[in-house]
Amino acid sequence: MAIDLLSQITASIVDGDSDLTVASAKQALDSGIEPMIIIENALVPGMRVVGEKFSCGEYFLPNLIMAANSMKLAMQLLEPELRARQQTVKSRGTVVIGTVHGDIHEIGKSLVATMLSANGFDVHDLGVDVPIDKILSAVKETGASLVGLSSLLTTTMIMQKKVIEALAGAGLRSQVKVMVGGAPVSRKWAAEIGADGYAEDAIGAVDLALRLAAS
Ligand code: HCB
Repeated sequence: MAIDLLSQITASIVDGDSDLTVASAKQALDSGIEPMIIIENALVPGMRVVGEKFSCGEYFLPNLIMAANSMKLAMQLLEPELRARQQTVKSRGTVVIGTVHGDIHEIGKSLVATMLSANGFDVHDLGVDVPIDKILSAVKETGASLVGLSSLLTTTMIMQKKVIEALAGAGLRSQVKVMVGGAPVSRKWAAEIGADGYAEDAIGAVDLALRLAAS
């Protein structure tokens, strides 16, 4: 039953049927499935399939947009549930997070921001297509100890390196740990650009942030 429901959510994402995505996500929640299971085991796999279909020319931009819209609407339902399940009292630190300049992919970055916030971090989400200067200003203004950089395009990954260089140039690098993520990003890339860590998904990002905050 749970597996059928999760498969139905995945299929609805692939079809870009937002009404069915939201209705099935609600049904899954009501039947006791944890929100993070719905996200990681149904919504994210659906987005992966959509990406593959786009890569091989079976899907086009409107398909990506419809799938993204379905996922966003489902996230509006699931985010409050995620927060409600992980209430922490003491702040674990301040995080500035954003999708790098030139890149408008939002969903993964927002999911990481939600999970960090649900796990006690004070999160300043700068949004998407964020210029380097805006990240530097936010780090100065908030006194953040952690910066999260998302990049979904091979062409914008280089901006993660540029942000790290700019933090160093502004004398802020020793104040902050930098974690990077996004579909084309890897542990190897993180090491190459001098980031402090790489996370594959939102749960990994929380683990990494907790480790970096403690180090
Ligand atoms: Co977009 N797009 N897209 N897209 N898109 C990708 C990313 C491709 C891989 C699809 C493909 O070709 N297979 C591809 C990139 C190829 C490449 O460079 N390697 C691509 C392309 C080419 C493009 C355009 C250039 C298409 C065009 O215009 N011709 C264009 C780029 C515009 C721009 O940014 N300048 C474009 C546009 C779009 C939208 C707008 C239609 C839409 C985004 C809508 C939105 O976000 N509001 C979109 C979407 C939805 C995708 C796919 C299908 C899904 C992305 C997604 O939301 N995944 C994606 C295919 C794919 O990624 N496989 C495709 C789900 C989330 C939950 O996963 O990986 O984003 P995530 O985040 C994870 C993880 O990476 C990690 O945790 C997150 C949560 O688990 N993480 C972090 C992420 N950031 C982190 C930061 C940290 O510090 C730590 C961990």
